[in-house]
Amino acid sequence: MSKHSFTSIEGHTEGMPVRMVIAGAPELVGATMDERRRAFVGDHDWIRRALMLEPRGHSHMSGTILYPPLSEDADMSLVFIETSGCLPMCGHASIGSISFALEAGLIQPKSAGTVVVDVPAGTLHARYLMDGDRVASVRFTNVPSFLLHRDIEIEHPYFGRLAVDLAYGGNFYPIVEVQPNFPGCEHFSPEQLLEWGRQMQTAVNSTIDVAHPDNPDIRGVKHVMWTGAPFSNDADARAVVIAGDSLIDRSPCGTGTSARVAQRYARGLLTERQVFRHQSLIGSCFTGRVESTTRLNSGLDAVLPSVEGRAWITGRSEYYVDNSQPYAHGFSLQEYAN
Ligand code: PYC
Repeated sequence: MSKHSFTSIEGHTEGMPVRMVIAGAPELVGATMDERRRAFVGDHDWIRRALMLEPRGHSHMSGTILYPPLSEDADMSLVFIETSGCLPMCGHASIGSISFALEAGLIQPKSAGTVVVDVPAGTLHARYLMDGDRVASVRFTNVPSFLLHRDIEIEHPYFGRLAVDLAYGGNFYPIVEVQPNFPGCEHFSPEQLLEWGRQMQTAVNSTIDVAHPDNPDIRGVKHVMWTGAPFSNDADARAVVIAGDSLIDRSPCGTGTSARVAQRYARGLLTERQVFRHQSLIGSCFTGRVESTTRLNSGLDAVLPSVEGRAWITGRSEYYVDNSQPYAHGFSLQEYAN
């Protein structure tokens, strides 16, 4: 019989939950955060399940584990824990975790106004603005993001034939723009978009073998972005992101916004430094920009996008995981679906 306890800061980024574990997590070994992420997945994935899935979490939960900096220049490191697994990068969770770590006094940045974070996908450089003792906003520059394929023809079980762009912003996103067979996300319920999002992931993965041109270990589609008209004219576009088989992002999605910024830049719809206000399912916004352009080792043109958003602390928690209890390591209803 074993018992564990974990302390977390709870909050949200533009409506999307972030549970940042600040005590109780195991030390990880590895030369990079990606090696440490793999060590976590190999030996400690039960912690992710216990803290993200029911009964301590839910199907839309998302979180991080805060670790000390790994590289010399960094101020902190993160492992991302999601209902679907351990992503190499999560934008809303980065904005939340940077805000929480600063507000709770858990990090003292080497250079005021800037936080450098080691994450499995690479190194993030973030700038933040304070409003008294609160972090008013965080703007992080993401890993190189790019449009990999344009107008792939996908046969979707509900919509029929759709033209889909496939872009990378730390995760791969099939981006479904408004078109004759898809009138926009605002015409459908979140539950419909979730169900059809799962089908879209399957359809894309069975149509093409998606792999990062510089790192074939990053492969396959686990997200979908449905786009549509914004609610208000202070935003440029709206998007509902489905992650894994159960999560509907309440924020505009940080890696999704990066992918869409890269897609729009490649299509000539966005210029360098132009502001792109991306609205979520619930009306919250991230601001995306192309900070600069770059090229992948494989020669593909890419951009370095930034994403800016706000996060709020809602509490602190202590979770117990007692292996003698039923469902100690969490469950998801999907695991019981016929
Ligand atoms: O903000 O990057 C993001 C994200 C990924 C999955 C859910 N949110």
